[in-house]
Amino acid sequence: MTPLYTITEFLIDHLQCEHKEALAPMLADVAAACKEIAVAIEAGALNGNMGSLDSENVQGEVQKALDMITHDIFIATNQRSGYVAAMASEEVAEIIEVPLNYRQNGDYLLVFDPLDGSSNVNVNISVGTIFSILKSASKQPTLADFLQAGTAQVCAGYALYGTSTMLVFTTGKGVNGFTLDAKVGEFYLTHPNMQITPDTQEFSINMSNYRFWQEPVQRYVDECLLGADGIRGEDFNMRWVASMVAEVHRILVRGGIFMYPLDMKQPTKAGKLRLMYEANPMSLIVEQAGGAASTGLQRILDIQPSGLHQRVPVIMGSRNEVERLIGYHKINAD
Ligand code: P6P
Repeated sequence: MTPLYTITEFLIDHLQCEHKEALAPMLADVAAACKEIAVAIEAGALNGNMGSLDSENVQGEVQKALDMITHDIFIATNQRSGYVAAMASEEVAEIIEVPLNYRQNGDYLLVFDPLDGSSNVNVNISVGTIFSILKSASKQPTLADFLQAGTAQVCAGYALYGTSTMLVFTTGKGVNGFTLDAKVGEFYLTHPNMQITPDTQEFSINMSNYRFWQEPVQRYVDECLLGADGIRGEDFNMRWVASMVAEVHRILVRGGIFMYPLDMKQPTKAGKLRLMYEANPMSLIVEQAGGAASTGLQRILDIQPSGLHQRVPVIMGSRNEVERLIGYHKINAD
């Protein structure tokens, strides 16, 4: 078997992007943080960290001990590169300033969800970390500096803590996946140039919300369920892990369409997933892998954010399926 590149070799010899000088050390720190998080999660039950805290995050969701443990790890490890001016996390309402002594070249913003799918952690189902890197217009960034459209991201990625720990990211020149060899403590390039197949017969959605969806989504899912007996002419499979990272990774590997659409369950919320640290980074990865990512009405990466924790409807994955569902939304809008 040909020797695999380590992530260190990749970042030094193969990373292609205009921000390489900053992104190479920043991604090395992200990789280190994700290794630490993998260890913390694996030992969660052994260390008595599987419970919930008395606190809630800005979304009003009860925080788990591991939510804050992983949040703290991600900040402590990623503030040291010298390139990060400020951060933002799903777990805290306000932006997080990086101490001045760590900000010699602080030109970048790091936005992250430290433990995506955390409700799965105490039932031993895959969870992940999602991150997004933006250029900062200011050395003293404020909230306004974070509110950039997803097209402005210079890097986006995720770690998946599954049957193996993987780190997958893009800097705008394709998507590459690295698998952790825990015995060596190093990530190895195992999934170069990941591409999403344009067609699929596998959809992912939380079916319990069916009655709250808008008509185009109900129509699309109904047709998938009718399968070979309906207009699609072939049967579909369904998967729902309740960890976006696991769903998107499966789609990168074997295709699929992931949907967390607008639902009337809580009409004041524009869907469940957050734009800045879930939808935007995953949309950049999906598009860089040849897929598509939309709210049903607009490209996710084009959305001009109005808030750090704003929610957005999400439809992403195999391009031809996403475009079919966009077409249903257009018909519905006419
Ligand atoms: P539900 C996890 O909480 C998350 O933000 C995504 O990772 C996941 O796809 C979704 O919510 C699951 O939502 O309503 O099925 O629990």
